[in-house]
Amino acid sequence: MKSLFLRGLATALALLLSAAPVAARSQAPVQVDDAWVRASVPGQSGTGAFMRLTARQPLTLVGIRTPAAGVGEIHEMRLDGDVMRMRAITQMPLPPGQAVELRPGGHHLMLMDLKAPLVSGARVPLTLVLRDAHGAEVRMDLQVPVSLRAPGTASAASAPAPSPGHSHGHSQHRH
Ligand SMILES: [Cu+2]
Repeated sequence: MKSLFLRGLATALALLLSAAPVAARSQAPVQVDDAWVRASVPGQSGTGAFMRLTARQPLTLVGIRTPAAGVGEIHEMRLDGDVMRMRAITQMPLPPGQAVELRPGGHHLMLMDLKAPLVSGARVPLTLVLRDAHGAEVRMDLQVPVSLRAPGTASAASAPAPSPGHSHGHSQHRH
């Protein structure tokens, strides 16, 4: 009797638990838009990855992993005197429902110790390592396209010519 009841309970629990990941998968914890990695040339050791992140729950970005680079870091830009410098930070809060931009000249993801040149048109596997409000780790696997410039700024195929000069004013910051 008792074991039957327990078995029934276990089955019910298993059903509940197996349903949960399906629900989670249908809606990723973070919406990722316009992700791209800047193409690199042979001999170049590092490059940047950029995207717009909108968390659906309180999350903190605490790191990145990619097989394309020996080291992946979260970088911020800081004005040091009158020179913009980048430096690694250990976490970047993602308030729910608020788009957080990772872009050239601002916060960005840094891929260092590149294993091979990243060619425009290729895709780089990149895993976002996040923590939720309870401190539990959440990982999101992305396939990020390699490009010479941000998506939407000028599609290489349809644009008549590359726009002369970038208007960001961060041209001194190179990856
Ligand atoms: Cu950087």
